[in-house]
Amino acid sequence: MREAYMKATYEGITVSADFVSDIAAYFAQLTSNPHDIHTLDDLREFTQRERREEYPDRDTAGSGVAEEPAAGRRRGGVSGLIARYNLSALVMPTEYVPTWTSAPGLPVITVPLGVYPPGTPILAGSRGLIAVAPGIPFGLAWLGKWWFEETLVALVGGYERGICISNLTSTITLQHDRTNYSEIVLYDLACTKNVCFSPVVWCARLMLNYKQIPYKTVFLEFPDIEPTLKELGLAPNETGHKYTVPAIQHAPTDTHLMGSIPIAQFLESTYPDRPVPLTSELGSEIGTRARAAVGPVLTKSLMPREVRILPPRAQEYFRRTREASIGRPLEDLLGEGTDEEQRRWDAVDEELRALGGLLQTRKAEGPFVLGARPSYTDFFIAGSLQCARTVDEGVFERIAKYPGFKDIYEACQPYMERKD
Ligand SMILES: N[C@@H](CCC(=O)N[C@@H](CS)C(=O)NCC(=O)O)C(=O)O
Repeated sequence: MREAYMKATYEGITVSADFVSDIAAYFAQLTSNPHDIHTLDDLREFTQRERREEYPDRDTAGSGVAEEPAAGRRRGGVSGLIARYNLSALVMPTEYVPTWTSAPGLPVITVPLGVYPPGTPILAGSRGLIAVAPGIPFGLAWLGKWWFEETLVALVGGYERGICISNLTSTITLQHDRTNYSEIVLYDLACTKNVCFSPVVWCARLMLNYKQIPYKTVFLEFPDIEPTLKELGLAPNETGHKYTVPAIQHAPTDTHLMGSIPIAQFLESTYPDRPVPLTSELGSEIGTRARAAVGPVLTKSLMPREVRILPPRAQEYFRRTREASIGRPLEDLLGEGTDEEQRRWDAVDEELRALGGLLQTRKAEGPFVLGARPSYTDFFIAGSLQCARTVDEGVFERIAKYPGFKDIYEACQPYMERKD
């Protein structure tokens, strides 16, 4: 080890690191200092003016990096870059990293990737040193912020789970293993059918499925939502239930989010491929009218049935909280032996027909609200219908029978195959 170190060309790196803590101490203990150099600034100034130092061919950029801890973030450096662009990490070939991390003391993790295979053409760097040749190892380094080692570990862990590195000593193959790799954890609502049924979680899931983003699901029972999401460090909702699903954890950016709309906005900006228009004039009209007229009727039909597909602890929680909010037993909403439920649906018949018509506005261009491609309004409609269907086929039919609704639901089927 020592022998290898002595032979290696590490002087630059070592000096860079030592500048920070030792350079002044080093100069102070010299018995002879003919050029009167005492600080890093003196040294830089001397190097730039002394012809034999070959400045600017051999420049003093490295000393700027070395100064970073003393000068703080004002001076920029790597930390300035990370802060300016609000990054979680910088990723670069390992060979570049010592210069950028050792002096400022930033955390770094290197993932070995392999060595250049036999037959690789030999390439020399600018000063004649061999940079690329068979057998030279290389890796990928992840460089993070001070005191954010945990973020770095999470990122690298996610990355390592997502790649399969074979035969480290000769060549490498990188491939995404979609079965294990998940950039996102989706927190969903548990039911005894072990599938997604919450309409709002369906909106997030449809975004993920449509955009083909690798994710895994964590199903939470109602009473476990708050403690789990609190533990993740999420701030509570300002209105309504403090902690709700859907929530997501996005490993690459170490982002945690709660709420179907913020999640949709985040996914749309982070994964712009296969774009999903989140707003449109037609979509807002449909959303507003559906929520105002149909929402309450649908909720009243679903709540007393939803409780039946919840696991026992969640049943108790759901009954207690919902009965407290409606002020009567859940089953009363069914109005058994009366036509109460039917009358509620009859009252929105005309509005459902009108909404069905609106859903078909651009039928000539395609099956979705905006024509050929889905928008968020399609996901809202399809997610609500899928929720109804999972809870009770009869309730689903009450809406799906109106022209327009079922077309959207069916057009979204390819993105609803994955339900867990
Ligand atoms: N506006 C929120 C609503 C989310 C919501 O209410 N989710 C329900 C499940 S469908 C929930 O988590 N409730 C928690 C509780 O009842 O304690 C969103 O769109 O995400």
